[in-house]
Amino acid sequence: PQPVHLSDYQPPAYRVTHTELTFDLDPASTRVEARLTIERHPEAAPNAPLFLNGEQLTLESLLLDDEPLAESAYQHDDKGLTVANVPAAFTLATRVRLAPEENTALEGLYQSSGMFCTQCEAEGFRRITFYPDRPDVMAVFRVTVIGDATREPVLLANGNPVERGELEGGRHFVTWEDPHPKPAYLFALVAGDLACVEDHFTTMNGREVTLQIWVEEENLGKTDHAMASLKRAMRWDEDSYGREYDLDRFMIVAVNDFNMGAMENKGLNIFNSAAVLTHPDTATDAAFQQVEGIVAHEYFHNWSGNRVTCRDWFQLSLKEGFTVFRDQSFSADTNSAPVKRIQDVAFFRTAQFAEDAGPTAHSIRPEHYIEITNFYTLTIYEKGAEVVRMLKNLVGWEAFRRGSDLYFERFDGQAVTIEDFVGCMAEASQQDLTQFMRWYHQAGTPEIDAHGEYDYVNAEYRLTLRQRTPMTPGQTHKQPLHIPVRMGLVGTKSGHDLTLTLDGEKRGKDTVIHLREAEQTFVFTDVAEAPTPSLLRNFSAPVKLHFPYSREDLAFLLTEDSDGFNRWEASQRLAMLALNDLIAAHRNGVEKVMDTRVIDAYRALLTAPVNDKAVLAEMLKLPSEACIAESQPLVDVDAIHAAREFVRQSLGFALRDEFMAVYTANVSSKAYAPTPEQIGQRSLKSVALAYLMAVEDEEAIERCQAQFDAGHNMTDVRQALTLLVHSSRDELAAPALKAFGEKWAHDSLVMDQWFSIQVSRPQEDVLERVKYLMQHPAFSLKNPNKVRALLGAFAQNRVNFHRLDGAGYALLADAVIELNRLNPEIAARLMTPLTRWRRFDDARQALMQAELERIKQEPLSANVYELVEKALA
Ligand code: HT7
Ligand code: ZN
Repeated sequence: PQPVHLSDYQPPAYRVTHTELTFDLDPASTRVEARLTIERHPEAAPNAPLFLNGEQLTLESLLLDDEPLAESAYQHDDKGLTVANVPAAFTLATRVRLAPEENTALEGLYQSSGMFCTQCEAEGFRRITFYPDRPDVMAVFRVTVIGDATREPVLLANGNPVERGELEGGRHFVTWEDPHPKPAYLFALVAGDLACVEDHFTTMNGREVTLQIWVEEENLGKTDHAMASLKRAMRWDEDSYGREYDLDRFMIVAVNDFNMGAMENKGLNIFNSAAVLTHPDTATDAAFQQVEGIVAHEYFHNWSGNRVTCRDWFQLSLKEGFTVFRDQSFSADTNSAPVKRIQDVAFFRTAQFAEDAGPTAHSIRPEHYIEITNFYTLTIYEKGAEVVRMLKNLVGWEAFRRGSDLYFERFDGQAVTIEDFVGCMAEASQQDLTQFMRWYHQAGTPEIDAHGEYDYVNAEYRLTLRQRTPMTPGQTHKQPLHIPVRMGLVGTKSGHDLTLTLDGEKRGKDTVIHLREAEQTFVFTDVAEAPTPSLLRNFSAPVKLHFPYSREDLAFLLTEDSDGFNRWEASQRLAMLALNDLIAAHRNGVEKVMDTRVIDAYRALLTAPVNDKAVLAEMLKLPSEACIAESQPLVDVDAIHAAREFVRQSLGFALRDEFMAVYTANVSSKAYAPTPEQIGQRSLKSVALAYLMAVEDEEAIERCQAQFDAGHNMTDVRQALTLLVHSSRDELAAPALKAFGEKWAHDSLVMDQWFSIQVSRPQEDVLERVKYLMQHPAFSLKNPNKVRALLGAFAQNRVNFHRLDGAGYALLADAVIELNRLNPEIAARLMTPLTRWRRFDDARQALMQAELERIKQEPLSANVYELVEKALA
């Protein structure tokens, strides 16, 4: 496969103004008729050929202005159709056949649990009909869907239904019109036996919008939260960005087989059922929050992505980075802002930093790709959102909002670039963002080495920051970035934020300093007492910051920093210092000794009055093994696991009574509600129970078992089950797993949790268990949720996946090879842990590399090929 380069971008020679489609649905042979109204771009050469993408389609008929085209007038290959001589304006009509029931890649038109559905982003539409399948071709669509009246009573497409009727042979049809011009990737069709929950929303200008969530009948009781989230998101987008919904109806459909979380098709969002269905008995707090975030994300795309879309797929972060930033802001406003930030950053630093440090590192706006679906990454989404957040903080909310208004007005109905977006922000704020643009071009995580000196005599604090970005594949030379560092100086005696004076200017108690050079020193004057710096508050830039904090500094910041985020950060840094010592002790075969300062700091946290239970819970959580691994030059899987377990148990033993008191104080018999207060309380209770179960005394086990048996809600049950299953006593694990599996055998999403819990335990039998569970009737390699729940979760189980006999790697490689044929996109995602082989010791490197070589010998999809090539380069 050949790469596509950003530098080769050419505007389309032909645009499609109207697209009329007729689908005659049949699982084995669906007929798709397309009638396209096409005109040549005024600036294109008159002899420019017309190219239409089309893959895996059987062409039955091709008419130009209603006349059949002679075979010599066009070329047809496995990528599409080229027609050499076409007039300046014409219609092109095609008829093709395709087989949705054979489509296991879940791109284009496919079947899921008997219903028809589509996934067209990024390049799936070319598997439905011949079309210029690129986001800068935007047309008005009219779509007729014909189906079997019994098997597919519900026939949906984008926009509004304008006609419906009965046909011969038990068939019926519905015609839909979407008045908004859109690129093909936003096209959607759904047909099946679905039930719907309906609600209404009155927009800020008083228009009534019908809201519908379509699900399988048995899931009707699981849509309340998604509907409430949708209404909140619609209001929030009006209040925060002035964006109003623009069609008479907004539909969400839940499907069981879906490669990602959801898809923002115009007026007809298609969701992975895991991203829409919730019920207190079946979904955890985390799932409730995830559903809220994803519903909002897809809704926000209606403006950031749909009304203004991407010129080409290199601009993907234009819509994704901005929309993630918008959904994160929404969730922060709707729930607890500090907890949202902490959770987002914890995830970001673990997963995106790993991507940035690996063989697939790429900039937020990549320069080339082989397979675009490989670029739906944490860098494009999450780092893209961090960059938008920095932009907002740089120019301030008012200017950012003006820039956003300008962007939506100026580019409404157009396909544009990241420069267009940043240009609007520069124009609205009158700031020069030229250097800032480097964030979009440069891959890799910037690192800042900071160091500070207090001068008692002159009452000055000199802070020196030095930045560097490590080399990444294809980018050896890095330029300094514009890095905003939000900070304060906390008086070490007073415990208060000191007033900051920089270059003679009073800055208040919290300020942003701008690092633009490779090295800069900032001199704060009138610093009345020796300070401890609180740097990168609220994670003001996506960088790694190194500062030589002592444990005393961190214990101090942990309680005294006025910035909630940095209090959490201090807890994590303090734990990391202890963990690093223990990792070294394990490697050197030296006896492990627990740092009592960590115990003291935790005791202080547990016994102080609690402001925000959710934040406290986050502070009490140790960095995950994956997060610890990210901080190590070479990952020692066993030492990291041993060190973390040692800290967990030491804290559990030392603070057993405190954890028990916290646990008991937070047991509640209130009816479940996904409110921030209740979620915070459950979260704190869960953390306490986890430490108690690290001790595993009789009382702890009793509490845990009781929580499991009581079955109040899935958050409590899942936590208790996880702790029982992960405990060292098999007599606890086996009956609990059995009971849970039997109780929920009918619920596919709960069974996903059942798979994940048992394959993430540390015990050595996990690999055999994965193999056994792959034969379980509820498992299927064709269902991405099952693959993620079983194989994805296993690959995150670090001690077991990285077994020294290489069996974990072999198991994953076998699955990748099989999935490469069934679903290349999922195969490529599943393979990611193997691509990080250079981070491990020699023995593991050799084993992982061998599996990559084995995969490489197969006839590969473009997705897996691109990844293997990069991993082995
Ligand atoms: N914009 C959506 C992307 C998406 C997707 C991409 C490739 C293959 C399958 C897919 N399903 C959804 C999701 C989003 O960011 O909102
Ligand atoms: Zn998105």
